[in-house]
Amino acid sequence: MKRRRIKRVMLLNPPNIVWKGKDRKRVDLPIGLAYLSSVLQMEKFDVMGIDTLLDGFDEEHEAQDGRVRFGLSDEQIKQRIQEFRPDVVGISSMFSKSFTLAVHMCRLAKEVDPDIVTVMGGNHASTLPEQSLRRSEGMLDYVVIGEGEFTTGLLFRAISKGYDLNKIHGIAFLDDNGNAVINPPLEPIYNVDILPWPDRDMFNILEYSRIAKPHGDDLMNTPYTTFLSSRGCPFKCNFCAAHNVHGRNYRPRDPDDVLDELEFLVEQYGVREIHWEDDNLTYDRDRAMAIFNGMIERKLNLSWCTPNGIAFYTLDREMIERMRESGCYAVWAAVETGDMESLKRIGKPTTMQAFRDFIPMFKEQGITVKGTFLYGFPWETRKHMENTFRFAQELDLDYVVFYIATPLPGTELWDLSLDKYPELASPDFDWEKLQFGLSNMEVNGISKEEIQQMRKKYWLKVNWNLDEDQEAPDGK
Ligand code: B12
Ligand code: SF4
Repeated sequence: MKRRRIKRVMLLNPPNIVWKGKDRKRVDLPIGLAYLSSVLQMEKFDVMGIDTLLDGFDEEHEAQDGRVRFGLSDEQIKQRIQEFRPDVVGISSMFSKSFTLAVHMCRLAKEVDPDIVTVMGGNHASTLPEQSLRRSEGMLDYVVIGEGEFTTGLLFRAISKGYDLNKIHGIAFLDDNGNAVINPPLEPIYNVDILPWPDRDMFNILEYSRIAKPHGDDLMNTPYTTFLSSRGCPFKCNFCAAHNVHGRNYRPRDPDDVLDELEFLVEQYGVREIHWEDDNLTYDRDRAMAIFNGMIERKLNLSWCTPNGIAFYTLDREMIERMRESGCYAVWAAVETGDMESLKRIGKPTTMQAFRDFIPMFKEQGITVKGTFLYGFPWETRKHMENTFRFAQELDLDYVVFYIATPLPGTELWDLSLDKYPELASPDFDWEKLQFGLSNMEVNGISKEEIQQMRKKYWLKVNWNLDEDQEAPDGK
């Protein structure tokens, strides 16, 4: 591998492709890149962060099949690269569906200057490092596997000094003979309190509130920002890919550090609302209560919601009351399924009763409760799916979203889906298909088209009691 001095690092959140008129465009601060930015700056790299989605939110460029790409254009991205003249461009490849665009970002960097080193991290690249390298056809130089905070600076110093890259844990690359080198991963960051707070300045924190298109669609007060009080989730739901980066250890932050960061956000930026993106905010009851109590005691006066869902099986009345008192106004319930067999098979440690019990308690407190459901698992028959739609109807949710079970790489669902969806294993599989709104496989005699159609049918029916040929209310 060529030695190259690395000083200037550009971190880039790639654009996105959506179906015009069907998909919602969203943008939130890329908190993983913001953490990287903090650490790399502490390590004395010159860092520039670009969220192409934020900076080009209103720009739409035609993509194929009625889809549009939004975010900065190729020319604008190249211009930003030219202006900053980075030694490295680091790209987030968080979602499988955006992998192709992430590779395209590497290509743009190499077009500006073939000597720019390209690095990718994030859930998709971490899960499939070799395939990511090979499919980039020389555009991607390195993959950082797992959490990037400690590996990335090590990699950059090793490239600068010509050290043996085989010794750097948590990276992957193709050697001079084209062989894949996948080094063992670095241990997860067990003590997440040693991390600096994410660099929200780098990603222009206040701009996200101006655009106001957050994950989960709830927004009561601005400025708002996304927040992580923990990493990892100990459970093994068979459709979930979070562990590919964050492992299965629950790694909570100290409540005092969480509260200090919240206070800083209030004082520094006038933040008035928090969107928790934790995988399991309330897993440790005492810790969660300490955070909620602290928010009250410190009079932070924040409103908050949980776009990434909340684990209902961890709740109780006292906690829900404390949530409200500390500013909670909306939660998403990850109900997943209304079928007992499916619940068992997905491995989520919840009960259907927990939703029956706690949804009314949230509503008593004036908290909005929305629910997400998954159907179309490879073992499911019409009966399983109907149970799910019925359960969605039974629960008194304020809004319901149905997702189609999607085999993400590195999940058990992926393995279970291979015989129904062999295309998944193809080396040139179109990753863009892996999104929760798209039906990809026929399941036990139910065609892809019908599975797709059910989504619209029950979305209209459960939310507004409308028929399939009717239109959802404006803006939905
Ligand atoms: C927030 C979030 C979103 C937000 C993202 C907005 C934002 N800017 O934050 C939104 C709402 C847009 C979103 C949407 C979707 N999401 Co989402 N999302 C998440 C969630 C809950 C948190 C991400 C996060 O902030 N993690 C915390 C940070 C610290 O970790 P991180 O991002 O992984 O970053 C670290 C490393 O990956 C690495 N790293 C990351 N980038 C880079 C870049 C470089 C250069 C380097 C060196 C390292 C590096 O270092 C970082 C620090 O340690 C994750 C679950 C999870 N636990 O990660 C799912 C997750 C990423 N989402 C997922 C999916 C599937 C989706 C959707 C495709 C679902 C759908 N509706 O179809 C959509 C697609 C969006 C789209 N582009 O169209 C999957 C991805 C799996 C996959 N292979 O695709 C996840 C893992 C959920 C899951 N439980 O399975 N999501
Ligand atoms: S509880 Fe949530 S984050 Fe944890 S494994 Fe299940 S789906 Fe993933």
